[in-house]
Amino acid sequence: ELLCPDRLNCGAELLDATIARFGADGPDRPCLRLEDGGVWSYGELREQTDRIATVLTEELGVVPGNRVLLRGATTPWLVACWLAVMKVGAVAVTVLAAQRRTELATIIEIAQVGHALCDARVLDELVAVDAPGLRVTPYGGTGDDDLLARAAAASAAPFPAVDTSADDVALIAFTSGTTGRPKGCMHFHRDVLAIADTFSTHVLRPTPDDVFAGTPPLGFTFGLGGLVVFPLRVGASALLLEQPSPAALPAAIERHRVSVLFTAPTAYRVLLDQSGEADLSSLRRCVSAGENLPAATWEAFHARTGLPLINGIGATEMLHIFISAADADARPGSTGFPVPGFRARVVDPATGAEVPDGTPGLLAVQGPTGCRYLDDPRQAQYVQDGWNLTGDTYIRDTDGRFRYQARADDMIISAGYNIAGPEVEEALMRHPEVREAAVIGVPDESRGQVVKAFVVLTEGVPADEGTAKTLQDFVKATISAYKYPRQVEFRESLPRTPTGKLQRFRLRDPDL
Ligand code: 3SK
Repeated sequence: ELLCPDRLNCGAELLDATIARFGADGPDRPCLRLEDGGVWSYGELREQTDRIATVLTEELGVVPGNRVLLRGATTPWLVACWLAVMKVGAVAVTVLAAQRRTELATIIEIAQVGHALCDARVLDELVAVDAPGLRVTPYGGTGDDDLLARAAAASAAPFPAVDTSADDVALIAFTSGTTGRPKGCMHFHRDVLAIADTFSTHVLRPTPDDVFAGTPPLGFTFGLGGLVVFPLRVGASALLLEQPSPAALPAAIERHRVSVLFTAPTAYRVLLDQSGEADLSSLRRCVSAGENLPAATWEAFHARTGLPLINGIGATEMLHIFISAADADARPGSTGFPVPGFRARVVDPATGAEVPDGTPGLLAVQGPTGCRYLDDPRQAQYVQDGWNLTGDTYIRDTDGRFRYQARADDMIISAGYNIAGPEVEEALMRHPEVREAAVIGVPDESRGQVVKAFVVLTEGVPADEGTAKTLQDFVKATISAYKYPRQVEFRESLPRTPTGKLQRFRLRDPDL
């Protein structure tokens, strides 16, 4: 049980309280690291945050509860804006810089956004949104209305954080759109600290000397946790990569002695392909989430670094990771145990009753965070009897570990067999000529559905029938033969969301 005071402002906790815990040294501690070697100390981040908070309240008229959209590359200014929004008691709606005007328009409408703080370099897409009443303030530009120019001229007096309730909404995070209209998930001030005090404290166990880095943007709660909430909760620092490509990771890790890494399984594969002789010895804890982590990737990373990848399942609805395992608990092919503070079980989708260990069913989870969709009837599907139904099919093994099978809608039923698409993807990805794979079920007259694989080959491998046959035989020799892909299509790339999740629905229905 997490103890939480009734009044709590997560921005003040992450910044002011952390600085205070380190006494006189607090303000000078390194906080945000830049690629060019520059560093913002905790004191500098606090000063910029407080100046921005002053502009928000005194010049822009932001009041507690207002929804403020934040859009920009992963820079210290975006972090300062996010913390300022927290400190003034407003609600952050952090979006991805990659999102286009139609997506932004939907988010602005659903979240009833009144103000936006936007990196001047990506302003066009936002100002093109037809949203009467939306007040857009750029930052990092040259105009007189620029937020940073106003902040520089504002009073440098410390900004006392608004005395928010622990249960006031702090942020609205949008689901990344693997299917359907995006859903806004409301999270409270206490939830922001809860993800640090559960997953980070108990699984990640960071120290104040850690240097965090990663590729997920701050508009994805995986990145917000890994690059802002977790490091600031313990007084550590984070390297912010403005263009966080997986290929840039090896050099960044070596140069900045990164010790805690957050990225997705596909990025770990790129990192392994591209790391060459790079010195990765500073790495201590490496977290993989956002998608299923194939056992082959876990094993290859272990062979290269000696480190067990920390696999995790999280969800925007739950804010961050709720099942995971580190160190000796980590196993290839398994997600792990419920993070202390969370409970999980596997239930029959038809009855909601718990199924026996070893049987696939729907994953249900409870904990200090949980789904609160903003004005969306899908709330009643996601939360049933107090359990959050994440839409993932899982098996709990007899040792209590949870093993991923598929997204519930990615289960393929072929000639009476239940086949988990990701298991076939994993088998394919064990073949050295496969770079990426996505597996779906396609309609078939005699079998109901058949397994179809979309494969991205490594360079130079011919995309022909011979290769397709080789891969089919390889799958038959790796997992039960009935699971092999009867159809194989080669692609140059696979459709993904801006947060890197496979969009299998776009393979099922190319018109979408
Ligand atoms: O959506 C996810 O997969 C996720 C993973 C880890 C942390 C947070 C999220 C939203």
